[in-house]
Amino acid sequence: MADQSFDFGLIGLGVMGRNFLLNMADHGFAVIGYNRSPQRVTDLENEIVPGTTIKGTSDLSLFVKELKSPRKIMMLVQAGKAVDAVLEELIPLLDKGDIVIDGGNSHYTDTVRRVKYMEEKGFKFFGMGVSGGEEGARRGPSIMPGGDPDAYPYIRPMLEAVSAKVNGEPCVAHLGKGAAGHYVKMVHNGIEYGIMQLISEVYDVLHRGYGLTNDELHKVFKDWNDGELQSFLVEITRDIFLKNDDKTGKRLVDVILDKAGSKGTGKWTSQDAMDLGIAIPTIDVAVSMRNLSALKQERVEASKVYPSNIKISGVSKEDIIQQAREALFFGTMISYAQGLALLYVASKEYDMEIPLPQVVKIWRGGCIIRSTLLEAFYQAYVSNPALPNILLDNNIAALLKAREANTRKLIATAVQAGIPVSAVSVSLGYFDAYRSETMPTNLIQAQRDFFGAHTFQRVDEEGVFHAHWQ
Ligand code: NBP
Repeated sequence: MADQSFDFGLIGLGVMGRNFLLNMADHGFAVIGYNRSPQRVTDLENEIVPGTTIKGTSDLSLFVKELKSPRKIMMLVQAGKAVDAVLEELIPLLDKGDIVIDGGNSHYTDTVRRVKYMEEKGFKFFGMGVSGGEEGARRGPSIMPGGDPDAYPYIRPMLEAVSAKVNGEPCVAHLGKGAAGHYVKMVHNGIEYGIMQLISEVYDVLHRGYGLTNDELHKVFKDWNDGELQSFLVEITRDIFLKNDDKTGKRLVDVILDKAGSKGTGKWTSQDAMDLGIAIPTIDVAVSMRNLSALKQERVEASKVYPSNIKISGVSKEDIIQQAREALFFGTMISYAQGLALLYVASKEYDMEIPLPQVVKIWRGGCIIRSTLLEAFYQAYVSNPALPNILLDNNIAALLKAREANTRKLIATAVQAGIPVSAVSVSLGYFDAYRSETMPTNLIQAQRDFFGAHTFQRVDEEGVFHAHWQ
């Protein structure tokens, strides 16, 4: 092919990059991929689908020369130093007006810095979240781009073509200015942490507490996924229970060590929510429980110091399964609500102009937190795009109220049996606090004023007051 023949270029032909590029080619775009080490170029070339136009290279300047102007280049390299290293190599080869997209999981503050840096040099820079893992990248991810709205039309047709679709609508939209795309992806991952923790807790109640076998759990999660809990995470959980371990013949889930890893995006969400003063306790607890899970040896020792019999009794199997389903539904809604409340505030604080209706719309398909529940969220935002918290919507309220009683029962049963259900409990605690006209914070204000003269406001008079407590 002659120079400048390719529509789109991708840097970093790892798991995500290779699959994203193959997906683009399937949709008729002529694409070129660059990778530092040649082996991954060969891997890409081995996967080319006949009839598609793909080229691989480990020569960066050739890669840049082959792209149509203005160039559209996406990076899918590890977040952090690798992104800056690639940018520094790329910059001398670019022309003004070229568009560079960081599709990795970069921290949004890095993206704020890079947008400024690249714009000062005359380039357009997008921070873009891509969710759906390897399979999503190959068949249709949920895509969360943020950046200069005037440059978005150049990349929009391609992104819409390769994204997942729900009811024929693409799971991609311009999600705001600056680092908005990466901020939304970070919060997406925070919500993902929350939901995964909730699923693991109801699994613990049903499995360790009630003694359900993996076959029974498969059936439970299948029923849930066929009903109101239909979602990617419930669907894969259903399938996990059936997978056998090649080495032992046991179910694989039973031989996996109970220490969770993480790449930090949940922690970032909690950290930023703390900085902004927004309560997202379901997500915070999910991060904390992964941290606690890492202390395997200590937990083994503690289990000897505090032995417990965690068996659940006095409730029928049918009832505990129903309670678990409703508690998972309830907690999942609260996890979404907290993430969206954070986006609402961050959008204003950081001047990102994040459109919440679009966010939940594109999360309905392709991404890890996709779920039929999001349709109700989308409808809520269509009715009122300025909702500060989704819990204020009447239809959402009806869904929660219908599951509140069984959520309480599930928590009571688990707490009685000594099974940790921290994320479910804190979701209910958040709900109970949020819907409380009065909180006991008057007492905290009294204490603060008592020991530190921090002052307080009164319910019956405007102004700021201080009392002489002793
Ligand atoms: P991989 O680790 O599979 O691939 C990273 C690629 O970046 C490699 O091909 C590597 O090349 C390349 N790279 C280049 Br080009 N320059 C590099 C440099 N200077 N330093 C380091 N690597 C360089 O990553 P991945 O799983 O495809 O993830 C890519 C991004 O997408 C990450 O930010 C990740 O968080 C994000 N993400 C991943 C998933 C997922 O499910 N895996 C989902 C959503 C988002 P090399 O072959 O020469 O080392």
